[in-house]
Order: sequence, then structure tokens, then C-alpha cells
Amino acid sequence: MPDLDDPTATFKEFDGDGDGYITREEFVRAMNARGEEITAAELDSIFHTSDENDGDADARISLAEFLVAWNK
Ligand SMILES: [Ca+2]
Ligand SMILES: [Ca+2]
Repeated sequence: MPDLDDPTATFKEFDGDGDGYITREEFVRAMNARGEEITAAELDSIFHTSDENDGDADARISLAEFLVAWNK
């Protein structure tokens, strides 16, 4: 279990294939691995608020976007 206060470690945990981006699929899988349920609406909200933080809105969350969301 990574340190929950370390967003970079959390990002790596969520980025299942290690390509540097978290997709919706990876996000759901990581939450389920933690025993957390996440609804489609919650997922939409997270991606809507996080995905555009670096201006690319590519439906994936980069580490930079993740850190911005983390610090909100
Ligand atoms: Ca990935
Ligand atoms: Ca993005």
C-alpha cells in the first residue's frame, strides 16, 4: 500500500499500464483494487475537473493534471 500522502506514488498505482496517463478504465480498476466503489457520475466529475488542467482534454489524466487536482 503506497503512502496516501504521496500523489506521485498514487498516480503510479492508478496508471495500470505505466504509460504516464490514467484512463477512466484504469481509474475504475484502481479504485476497485482499493475496495472503493465509484459511480459513472463521480468518474465524469473527476475527469471533467482534472482532464483539462493541462489544456489537452484528451480524456486521460497526466501526472501534471493529477497533481493539480490533488492540491485542490
Ligand atoms: Ca495508463
Ligand atoms: Ca488530459
